[in-house]
Amino acid sequence: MKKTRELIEKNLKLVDVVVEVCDARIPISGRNPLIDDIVKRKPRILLLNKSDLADERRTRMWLSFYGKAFTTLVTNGMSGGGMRELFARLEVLQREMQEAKASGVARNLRVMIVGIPNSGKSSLLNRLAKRRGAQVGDRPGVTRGKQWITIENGMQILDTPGVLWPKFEDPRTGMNLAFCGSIRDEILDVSELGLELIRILEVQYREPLFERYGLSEEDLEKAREAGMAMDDYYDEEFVDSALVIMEAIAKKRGFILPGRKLDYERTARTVLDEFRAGMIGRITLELPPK
Ligand SMILES: Nc1nc2c(ncn2[C@@H]2O[C@H](COP(=O)(O)OP(=O)(O)OP(=O)(O)O)[C@@H](O)[C@H]2O)c(=O)[nH]1
Ligand SMILES: [Mg+2]
Repeated sequence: MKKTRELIEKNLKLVDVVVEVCDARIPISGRNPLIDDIVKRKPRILLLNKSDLADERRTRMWLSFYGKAFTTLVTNGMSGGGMRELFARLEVLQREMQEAKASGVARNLRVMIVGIPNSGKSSLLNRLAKRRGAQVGDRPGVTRGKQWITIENGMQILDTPGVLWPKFEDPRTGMNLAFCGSIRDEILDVSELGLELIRILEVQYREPLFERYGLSEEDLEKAREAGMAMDDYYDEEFVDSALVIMEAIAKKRGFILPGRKLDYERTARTVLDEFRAGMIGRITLELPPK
């Protein structure tokens, strides 16, 4: 973590512009506060990537919110959506830089790509390069060291490993990063994490959640009753509605362990995997401040 920060700080001196890649589903939690601190006055372009997985309406809100502070673009590292705009922005910056050089020595633009793990930095680099130069993977921590790639028009792009920061001010931040696969699963309690995701979806995306798992109010009622019958401590007044939904999903999917116990862990993993793959719908977990 410290090493990557040093890597970014050191290379910042060599580049003309920073492209910050953020997961469009978590436009607050998905941005490393250290980057503001490190980058300061360099020109910056913010990419709301994985836009295919994010809620379109909310992406538009974020675009106008962040657009006030820096050039902000909506991208898709899989299909290449938004790449033409990014390219055009970089060309403008290169022209401006070359025109500003009194000496007339026309150096090509140097660009550094930064962002949290698994946000799609290497995928976007490959898109810019129009080839698979950088290794990509559906888990955090794929890119290890720095990698310069020269693209067709001569620009030099530096890919960097994803950086997280040592302490989350808000515990929600760590959760959001985990939901979107930017923190390794092994260090988290999967059942707890899945339950927390259901807790958010229950309020913000109830309809797609119910649709995905074929849930009805009747299913919930049954799950609530079964829960109460199973557990003496189940307090009717304070039933955890997210837990009831989780139990109803487990039943629907037949995730039952020997002894007719519900398999919470498998249910949680399924909901997390399906959220990450966009199978529950296009979801954005954070809204811009009013
Ligand atoms: N659905 C979707 N998936 C994407 C998009 N961009 C990248 N991915 C996927 O996200 C995963 C991570 O992509 P990478 O390009 O390796 O991410 P990275 O930011 O370089 O990750 P680290 O090197 O680990 O920091 C891969 O499975 C990509 O295929 C996108 O716009 N939409
Ligand atoms: Mg990478």
